[in-house]
Amino acid sequence: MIYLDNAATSHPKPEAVYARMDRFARHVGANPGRGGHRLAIEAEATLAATRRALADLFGGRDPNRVVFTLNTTDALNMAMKGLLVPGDHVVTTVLEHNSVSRPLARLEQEGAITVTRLQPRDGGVIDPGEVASSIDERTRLVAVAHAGNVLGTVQPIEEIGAMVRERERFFLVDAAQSGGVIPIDVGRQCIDLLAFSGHKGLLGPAGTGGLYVGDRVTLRAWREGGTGGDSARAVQPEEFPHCLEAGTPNTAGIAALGEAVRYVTERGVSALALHEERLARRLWEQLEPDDRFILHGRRPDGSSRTGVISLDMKGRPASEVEAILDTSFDIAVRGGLHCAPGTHRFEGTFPEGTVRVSPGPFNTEADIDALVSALREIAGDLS
Ligand code: ALA
Repeated sequence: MIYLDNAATSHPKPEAVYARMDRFARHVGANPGRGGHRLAIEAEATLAATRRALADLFGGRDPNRVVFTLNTTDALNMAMKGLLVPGDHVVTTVLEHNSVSRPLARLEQEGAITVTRLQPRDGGVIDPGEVASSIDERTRLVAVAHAGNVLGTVQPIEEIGAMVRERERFFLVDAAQSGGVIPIDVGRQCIDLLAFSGHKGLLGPAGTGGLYVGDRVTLRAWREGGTGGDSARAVQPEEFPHCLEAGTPNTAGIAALGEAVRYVTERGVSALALHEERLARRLWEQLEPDDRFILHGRRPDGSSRTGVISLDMKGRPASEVEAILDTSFDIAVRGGLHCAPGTHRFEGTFPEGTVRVSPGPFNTEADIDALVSALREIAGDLS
């Protein structure tokens, strides 16, 4: 199988990630912070090491403010529901994934908050000036996805972050598609809340993710319960990370995520980005001249987009192309709306969606060539 669905989850993982997960599950396996025996202490130290590796990767000063979550959706819910109070206003964009747009839409429908959804300029980029002019006295939060999961567009988060910080509001970045794919520095980019996936660009296992909570922010816990220490307290402890981490974490997954972050750091985020961009460009250059296909988003140019490419085959629904690639060519891509209907409305591909190709670190030029040849063969059946 040629796997080209890394925007959904990366596959395969580096060998060291599988090995670490197996080693932790077999030889440590204990519950971190629950008990004072050696294995519990080793489990706690393992979590701390992964927190440090993530804080270093994202430029965070305090590893304890890296809170482990199940995935980016979990982290985004933790951020928005922990921060917003009735009467607040939020500035976001029409391009957001359902993990941002649905929680905000529900709070809006309940009358708790109001939301401004910015339209991008041509090319899918949000104008930082429009973000600034949408902020009013009730605005508490600006929430923007760093990189789109349909078109791969990279937003100017450094400029947006500077505007938000100048106006003393909070900036939430959805880094589901950018963590491990584009360099991120929460300090330089003025990010107060960074929600990231452990299992996509960071190459860790599914069931891992996190929220970096900057030191200007206080969040209410949206999940409360046992934290290991301070058990006599009637309410959730206030210290990080325990204030936001209740219940037994995904220990083997987090151990393996630490190994994955080491792998990404060693190969280098910029080098990984370059590899994916090269593959995306190879796909683009072969299909763009072929008028049986429509390519969406910006032409791969090295900085304004990730390696995610959405395309259409004229005359065939995306779901059909996905199914033929899977069953007849052993190639995995994702067809449809990709949980981001707003982006498809903007692009004019709603409700059918697109065929999304998302290469990862282990894909090769031969994989892209095999996909191009399969797509041409499928399109050939039509002509
Ligand atoms: N949000 C993930 C995707 O884009 C699952 O496929």
